[in-house]
Amino acid sequence: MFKRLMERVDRMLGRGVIDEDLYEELEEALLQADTNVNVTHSIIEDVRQAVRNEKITSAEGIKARLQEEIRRRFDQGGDPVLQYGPAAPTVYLFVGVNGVGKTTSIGKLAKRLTSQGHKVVLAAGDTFRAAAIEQLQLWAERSGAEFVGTLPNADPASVLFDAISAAKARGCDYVLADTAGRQHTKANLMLELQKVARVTEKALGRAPDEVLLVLDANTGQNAIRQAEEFTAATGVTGLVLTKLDGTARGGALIGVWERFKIPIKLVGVGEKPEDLRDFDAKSFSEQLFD
Ligand SMILES: Nc1nc2c(ncn2[C@@H]2O[C@H](COP(=O)(O)OP(=O)(O)OP(=O)(O)O)[C@@H](O)[C@H]2O)c(=O)[nH]1
Ligand SMILES: [Mg+2]
Repeated sequence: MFKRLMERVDRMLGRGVIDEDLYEELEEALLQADTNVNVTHSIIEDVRQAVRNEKITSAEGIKARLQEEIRRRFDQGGDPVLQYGPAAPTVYLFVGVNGVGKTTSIGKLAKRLTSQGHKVVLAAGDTFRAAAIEQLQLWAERSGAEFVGTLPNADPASVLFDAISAAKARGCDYVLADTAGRQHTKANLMLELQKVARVTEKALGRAPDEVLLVLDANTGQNAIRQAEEFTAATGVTGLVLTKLDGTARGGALIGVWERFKIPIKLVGVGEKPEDLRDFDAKSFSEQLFD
């Protein structure tokens, strides 16, 4: 996702001089990759200091430092894994604004878990649109998961309650819960999500094992806003970053990690069931500089 940035850096560095113009261009390139202004400034500042302290004079040297500074900002201190619950079922709530890829990510994860031999229940907690329920049901069929849903406009919290009860009764390992990305107002949506989380906790005897905020890699700086809002409403334990197969720039993610320290757990790289990856900081940052 930083390919274009790096091509540009290469072109700039081709000139062979480290001057103010170079730093300005680096800064602009980072901003164009959707990196937050403050994060950009801190990266440039760190690169400047490294250039001074380590007496870096070559283009290669400054590029390596820039890569290191970006990589450092993605270092989550070990690769995060999805948490298991202390007792079955393990429950994951998927939250995020509409269209980011919640339902698709659930379908992909369901496919992965069922092919590992787990029994999975998909809970259609997005009751805002009839089509959302059908879409999740289709994913349940495709992945061999069970499905618990209700009629459009029914209470999503009660869907969660039913899904968790069903999972317990049938000895299922996982409940993956879809939620609405849109409501009549944003305040309504957040209230609804809070109720879903509360009822989940009641039915399960503990908080959901993960609340996964799904972010579209194309979102840009809005990702920070979304993280802010969903964190305030429901608490978020992990991020799912989707659509990295496209032309996404994704620099905004550095900002989300720096600010909220919410680990990226899964990465979506397409629309097919197999297009889901675990987040791996090392290969992720390496791929930034392909
Ligand atoms: N290329 C690509 N497309 C994706 C990916 N994840 C999801 N999509 C597509 O993005 C669109 C929206 O995905 P959904 O899963 O329906 O998104 P959602 O968050 O459930 O949306 P709402 O139900 O409206 O809130 C669909 O066309 C998906 O196929 C991805 O990793 N790569
Ligand atoms: Mg959906």
